[in-house]
Amino acid sequence: MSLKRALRAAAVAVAVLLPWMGSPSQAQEWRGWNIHVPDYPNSRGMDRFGELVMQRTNNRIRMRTYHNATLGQQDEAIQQMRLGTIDFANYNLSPFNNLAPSTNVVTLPFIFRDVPHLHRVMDGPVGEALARDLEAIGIIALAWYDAGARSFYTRDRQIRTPEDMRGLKIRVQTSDLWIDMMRALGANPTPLPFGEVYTALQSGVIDGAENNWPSYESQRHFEHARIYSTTEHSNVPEVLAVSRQRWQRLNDQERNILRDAARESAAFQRQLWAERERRSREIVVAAGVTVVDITDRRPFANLMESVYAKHAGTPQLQALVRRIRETE
Ligand code: GTR
Repeated sequence: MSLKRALRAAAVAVAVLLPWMGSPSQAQEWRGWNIHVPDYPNSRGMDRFGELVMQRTNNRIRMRTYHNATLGQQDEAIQQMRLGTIDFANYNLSPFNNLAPSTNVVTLPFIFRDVPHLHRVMDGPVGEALARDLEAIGIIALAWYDAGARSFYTRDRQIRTPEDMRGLKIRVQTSDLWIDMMRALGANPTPLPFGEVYTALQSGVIDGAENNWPSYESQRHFEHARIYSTTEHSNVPEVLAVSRQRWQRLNDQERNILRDAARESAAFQRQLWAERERRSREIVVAAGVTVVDITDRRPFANLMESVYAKHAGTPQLQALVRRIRETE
């Protein structure tokens, strides 16, 4: 090969490889996926994360969050992060149930006693086990966000006992655990992406769905599902994550910056969350929603044994369930 040709080949190789090598001093643009409206606590948490990272890396890592699921629905966005086309995101843990076994444990119905209990669990060894499972599928968990308690909301029927759920078509996230949970309650589970729930409620394709107060309010589901029954059956938390592909190309200093920024953004999100839960409830009540307050949740919880056995039945998952129960 002539010297000229060899030099040209080397130049092409460098041009092709450079973006992949991503030397730390090189400016990078990161795309962040988010499902929620811009003023949602999680959205503001992600914006804060991005600002802190940009400041502390002197704009070497520039982060932009795309709100309102403009980069796709949640299941697609998880795949995109695994492929490296989405760089950071806030995901609920339920869509990981079929991919990362330990996420089933924190999705289980009635597993957390209250919010302080959930925080202690997520910030301890159970959170670390979850992070290891997520890393194995290409997702680096940096911090845990709150998502409150999920309850049922329906077009026509008030839910006070499991008998009231019989035959109801209820939208769930894509997760076998959720499907079995609905069946155990006598309902008819219908998996649908979040972005399709509003129209499905409006047209009557489904009789109801389940979510926390802020999602019920901010997605305007309350306009067509006018009854909210406080079953509080799951407290599945959320993760602030970055793609393993990006993470592997960062140096230690950059990783520390990201970890600290994520922790600070989670503290901020948790604080906003508590306020937003109260405000969302007030908004929907003022809009005429009927709230059915359930005080005795035992009849619902008593039907969940088969769900625990099937989705947290391995020795590893049983050990995590025990750990959660033993956490003060
Ligand atoms: C919300 C959660 C979203 C999404 C949604 C859903 O509470 O924040 O990430 O999981 O529920 O039900 O699809």
